[in-house]
Amino acid sequence: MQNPISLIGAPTDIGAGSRGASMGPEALRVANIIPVLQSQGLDVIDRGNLSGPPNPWLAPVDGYRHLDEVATWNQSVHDAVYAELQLDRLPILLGGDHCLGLGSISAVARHCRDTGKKLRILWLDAHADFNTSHLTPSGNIHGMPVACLCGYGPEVLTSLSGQVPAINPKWVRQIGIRSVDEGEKRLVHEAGLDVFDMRFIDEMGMRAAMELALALVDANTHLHVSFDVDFLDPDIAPGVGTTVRGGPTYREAQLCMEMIADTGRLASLDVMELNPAFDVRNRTAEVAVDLIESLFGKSTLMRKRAR
Ligand code: 4U7
Ligand code: MN
Ligand code: MN
Ligand code: MN
Repeated sequence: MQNPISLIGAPTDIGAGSRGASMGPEALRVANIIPVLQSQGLDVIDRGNLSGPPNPWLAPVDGYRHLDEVATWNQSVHDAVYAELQLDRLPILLGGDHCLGLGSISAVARHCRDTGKKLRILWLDAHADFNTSHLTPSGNIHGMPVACLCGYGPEVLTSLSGQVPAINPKWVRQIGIRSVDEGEKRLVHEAGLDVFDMRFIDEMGMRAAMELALALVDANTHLHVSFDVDFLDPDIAPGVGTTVRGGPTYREAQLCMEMIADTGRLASLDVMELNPAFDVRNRTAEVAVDLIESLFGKSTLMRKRAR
């Protein structure tokens, strides 16, 4: 049986380069995320929104913008996500910008240590989010969460789960990547992240990418999906702060979600970077909710689990 779901809103754009992702949680609710999940037969509670420091909109200091505020927000996301996992619930973090993936995934990693589960993280994004304060062209911490999780970053951000690093880069599969900064590329390579970039998806197809990304996921695997909405092609998802052309189409994204659903192992989810200030009549939020519906098992016909 599917664990009951807890929605946690994190209305902030503290780590982003443009304002507005703070409105993401409400836009997802307006796009009916709750009834859509309920129509899949799921038990859903909305825990409401976390609160935290406002965005002072200052310039970066030593390569980080808003480091203290980012740490405070992430601590509260960590605590909220960890509490839901301890209750055997499936947390869905409604972002908020992607710096909060740090709080969410550090909590998931801690829970996996407690329970002896293997962790597999699918990072669906146009970006690798593997910058450090030395490599970043922007200072925006939403470009750094994967690096921080792997131990490359300031102690306030790397030690949230009580263990540094929180995760091993080998547990991560990145899908849809098409914008990586120069220095960031070197570090991605050095750390050995497994990246299914758009070149791979163009040549081999989404199906092959997902089969490889999901290989060896088994009954003892906790599968975490961190879905940055800018993963999607801007034609279908204009409502993000950092659009990059050439992303997955609607059908490719659906297949990606359906193949994750088929594993039956999804145990936590982040829906990040939706920015209603850039959206057109909440269309991007609606597309995101459609995809989440597939992620939780909506399919056209009855299907046998593929694995
Ligand atoms: B997101 C960027 F320079 N790499 O670090 C940076 F291109 O969470 C973008 O994936 C980061 O949306 C995007 O500022 C972070 C930039
Ligand atoms: Mn991201
Ligand atoms: Mn991104
Ligand atoms: Mn973004």
